Amino acid sequence: MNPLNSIRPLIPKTNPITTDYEITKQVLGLGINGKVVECFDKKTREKYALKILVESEKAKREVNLHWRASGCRHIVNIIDVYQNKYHNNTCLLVVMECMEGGELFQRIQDRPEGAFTEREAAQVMNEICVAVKYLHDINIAHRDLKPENLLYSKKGTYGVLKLTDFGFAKETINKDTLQTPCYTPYYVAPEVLGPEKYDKSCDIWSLGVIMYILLCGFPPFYSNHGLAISPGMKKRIKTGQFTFPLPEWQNVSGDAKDLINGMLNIDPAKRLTIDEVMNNRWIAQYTAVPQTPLHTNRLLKEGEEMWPEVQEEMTRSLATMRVDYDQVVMKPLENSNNSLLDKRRKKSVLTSLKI
Ligand code: I85
Repeated sequence: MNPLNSIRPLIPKTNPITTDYEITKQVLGLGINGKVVECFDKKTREKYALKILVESEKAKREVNLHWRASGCRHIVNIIDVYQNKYHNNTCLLVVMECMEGGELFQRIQDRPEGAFTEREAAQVMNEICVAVKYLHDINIAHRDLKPENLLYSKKGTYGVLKLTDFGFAKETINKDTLQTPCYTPYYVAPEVLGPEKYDKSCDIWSLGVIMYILLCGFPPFYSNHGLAISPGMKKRIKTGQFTFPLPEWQNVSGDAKDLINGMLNIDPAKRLTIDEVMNNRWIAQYTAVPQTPLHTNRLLKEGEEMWPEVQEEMTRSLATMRVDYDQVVMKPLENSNNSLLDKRRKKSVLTSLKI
């Protein structure tokens, strides 16, 4: 963990990575931009994860933003970055701490029946929120916050949950504007900083979906038992309404449901911000949340064969949202009485839910 990473420029090492690390063929996962394999420090024999990216503007952005975020306890830390040439391709090689505890929901699924409680769900959410707050405070939106990017550092109780994959991360302030000499940052008007984009609100929507799944074991916007989508369900998706079906939600607190409603607001302008989420008592005082046993592990197990679909669905929704929120111009227009604009806005948020 290094709190200075957010200000220290990243200078990749240029010596061959193989002088320092032994690279194995053991694949740990496939990311958006590159493959992740196991590697070992030649001196200490310690195990690490190595992400191999072919150099491009996109790859450089991923590595830079990930580097800047690397000081957070709940973000997978970067140890070293190499820039090496193979044949004619320049590669970026990112050595990360190795997360050996596996994915968040796999861990919950493997627990004994009823052993996962509302308080533990609140603790998990608190950890993810710490990562998101860290990012949003340094003006980075992750934009790909989904279950397969949440990994535990170790097996067993002492593992720490961390966020990974900055392949879609985006800087939310336009530095060029700030560096234009005619503006003194002290008096710069909000609109000068460019139109307010909804990049950060993508992460809050993800938090809402993850929190919903944590509390019941199935996602909010899907037909949960593999049944064909019904007309009623389609309408609910369209209007951003989802339900808290019984018996799974019977004993879940009202505080938890209110928080989910705030995070899954269909209108990104009305959705909670990370500060509002963090100040919510269900998150801030998670140790006071009731230890109600949940149905989560059983339902995750029962829905195991549908999990790949659930993941694909979330990946698709995030992709739509990233494109959509990019085009929505906002803040200065927000209060205007323009019915056409109103329709346009509604249409745009609906598109983001693939409707
Ligand atoms: N360790 N999204 C799913 C993995 N340590 N994993 C993914 N993008 C990344 C893989 C595909 C995330 O940037 C990903 C990225 C980085 C990692 C990563 C980083 C550090 C790991 C794509 C493991 C691991 C290691 C040992 C054992 C186990 C997992 O994945 C397991 F628990 F599964 F046995």
